[in-house]
Amino acid sequence: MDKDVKNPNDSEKSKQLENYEIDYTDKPLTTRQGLKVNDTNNSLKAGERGPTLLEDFLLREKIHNFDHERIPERIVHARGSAAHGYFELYKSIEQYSKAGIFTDTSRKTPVFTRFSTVAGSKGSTDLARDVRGFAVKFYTEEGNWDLVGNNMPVFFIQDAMKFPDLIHSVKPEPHREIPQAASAHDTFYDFVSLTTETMHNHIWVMSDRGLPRSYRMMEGFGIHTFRLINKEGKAHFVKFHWKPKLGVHSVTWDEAVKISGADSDFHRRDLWNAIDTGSYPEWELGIQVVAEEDEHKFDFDLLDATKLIPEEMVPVEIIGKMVLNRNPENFFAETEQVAFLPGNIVPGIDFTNDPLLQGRLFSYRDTQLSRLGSHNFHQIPINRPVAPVYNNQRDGHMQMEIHKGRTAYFPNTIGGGCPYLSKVEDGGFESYQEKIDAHKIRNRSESFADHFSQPALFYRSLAPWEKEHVISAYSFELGKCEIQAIKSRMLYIISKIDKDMAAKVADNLGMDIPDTVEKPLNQAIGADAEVSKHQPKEKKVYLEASKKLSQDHTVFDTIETRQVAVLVADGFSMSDFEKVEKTVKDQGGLIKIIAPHGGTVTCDQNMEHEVNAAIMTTESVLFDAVFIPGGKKSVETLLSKAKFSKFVKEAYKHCKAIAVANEGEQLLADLKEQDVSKDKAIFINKDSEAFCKAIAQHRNWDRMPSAEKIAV
Ligand code: HDE
Repeated sequence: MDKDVKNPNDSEKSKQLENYEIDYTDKPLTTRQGLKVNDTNNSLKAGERGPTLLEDFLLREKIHNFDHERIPERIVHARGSAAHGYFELYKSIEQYSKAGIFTDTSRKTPVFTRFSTVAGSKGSTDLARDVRGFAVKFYTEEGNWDLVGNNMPVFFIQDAMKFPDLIHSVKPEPHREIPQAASAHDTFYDFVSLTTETMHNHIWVMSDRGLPRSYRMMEGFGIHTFRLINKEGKAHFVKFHWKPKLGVHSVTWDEAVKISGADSDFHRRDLWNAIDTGSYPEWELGIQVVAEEDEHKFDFDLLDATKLIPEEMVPVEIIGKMVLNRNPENFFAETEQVAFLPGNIVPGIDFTNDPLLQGRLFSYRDTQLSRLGSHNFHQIPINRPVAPVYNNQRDGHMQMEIHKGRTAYFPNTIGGGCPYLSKVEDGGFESYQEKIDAHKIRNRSESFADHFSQPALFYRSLAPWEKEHVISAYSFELGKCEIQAIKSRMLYIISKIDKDMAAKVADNLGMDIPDTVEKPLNQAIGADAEVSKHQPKEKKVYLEASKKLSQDHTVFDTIETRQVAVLVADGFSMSDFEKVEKTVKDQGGLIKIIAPHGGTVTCDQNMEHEVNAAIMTTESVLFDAVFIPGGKKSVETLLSKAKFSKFVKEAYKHCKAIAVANEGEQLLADLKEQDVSKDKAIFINKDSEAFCKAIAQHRNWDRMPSAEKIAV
């Protein structure tokens, strides 16, 4: 049971789930009917070598269950991982919202949070270049509230009508089901190059945000503008932000490719291990609030999900925190069966007319029917609210409740008028009474037509190293496309974001940026008004740069849970090791001993140390930093095995902190052409504090030009 739980509210969901948990300790194996079984290895046969009998109800039951174990994976976000935790409010925001979760600071609201990639199937790599899902189910006292967001603040499209097209284009191409969990192919770029509203989310995916170091090191965003409603019925617009305590950090593309081979469960394992060892991931919840009367004061439309509100224009107010402190008991029962619905809201929170959000309100409930097989999916333990449920909805597949009484209708007298309706002041939900006076039309607002100002703002806000990564990502993705015309169209479009960037990508592709585009693009981007009424506008500069968009301004003061690989063999120097071990552990980092073999390794003081990984089972890309203690015999052994040198070279290539002591320096021999003495993240016989500071910096990007020359 959760050791952190002090407030009974927090354990409400745990208690509810416990009622459904089955403990197998000291229990006999039975059939589904409770019959004790004495043989589950042999089917019932006519003679030892004879045919199996139809009568064998044990065989039929076992195989029947097996045949139906799988359910359809999520159409998008199939690959994911989740954890339990709680949300705590720092201060009431009753001036904006009447929701209990936003006004009662004594509550610990239970949550279940699922992170995911979008495009890949259930078994695909965690390290795909992709958007990450960030979905939180709050089990509030007034009912479930689901904030189903992403790790990027904007979305690809503006209207739900285009979602199937977007997803069909990014998924494996239908004729040969290739590529898996990758956007780098023709159909995706065919679509996005004809749909320029995608460019903002797309450039975020091309940036380091598309390759998180950990789920615990990403931001989360509700994306859409929602409404908060206070007790007086007054509404404010709001955007939700999750800010990770560990900051926003990423891996490089080269690492992502290698991690996909070395440990394709890297993010799933990372989340599980952090929680398992008590390093509970935390995010603060922030809100950007806009008064209703200010709705039209921006250069963009608040209802357009391809736009963010720069924090310089509306600051993010931190109001609470989420802590994830308990791993699921069973992946299928919880992580797979959890059903998030953007339509799950509580009094004090409401929707806006964002056309993407409006479409989602239909889609998520609808998709659960295919996925979970019954409209009673809300009764699955992980989906049950902690708020009691009473209504006249009845029956259907997999009904778990036994509803008592004669009435299942409203109004009634036979049932005493129950379940009764609640007045608004007693917590009854009332939709915000937005005034609407409009024509029924199929069109897009002119205010949605700026497709380039914000991708350009994003690019301008990046640090030079981040820009380099974006250029490499565009070059890789377009380089993988086979159809020249599509690449050419993309070059034209990204030149509308930034000419310099497009020129560098064009150079890498060995192509020129076209001066104009062929007919289909002209039509799609609206140059031909008869085909599309939706005309992209010229980009504007309403803000030179927005600091918070760059990962260069994130958290760099902690090494909590950072993995330090210590490369040793028998005879390593205990005194070198001890100093670093202590400092790293004191600051919350993790020491992992990597040796030529598994089992134990003996230091120069004749003590045995447990090996965390034998060199042949692990890779440099799985660690955040490397330390090599001295010890003549140890270093000789390390030098005799080429993989140790490769390990160090790779850490160098990925701009990680490296510390060596005494003979350990010999492992830097391959780097002698680089000026390691001037490198601010390489430490030769230096104190371990400085090493830890460099680990907290995540990477030494200044090393990039020389790191690129390293071949591994
Ligand atoms: Fe989703 N999305 N989506 N999406 N989405 C699903 O629901 C959909 C969108 C997001 O961990 C599906 O249960 C439409 C935006 C997350 O279980 C499906 C549109 C955002 C998850 C669906 C969008 C998201 C989903 C697939 C355009 C960020 C995973 C399975 C109107 C704000 C939740 C399921 C989890 C999952 C539809 C756009 C985030 C098919 C139609 C924008 C994090 O219903």
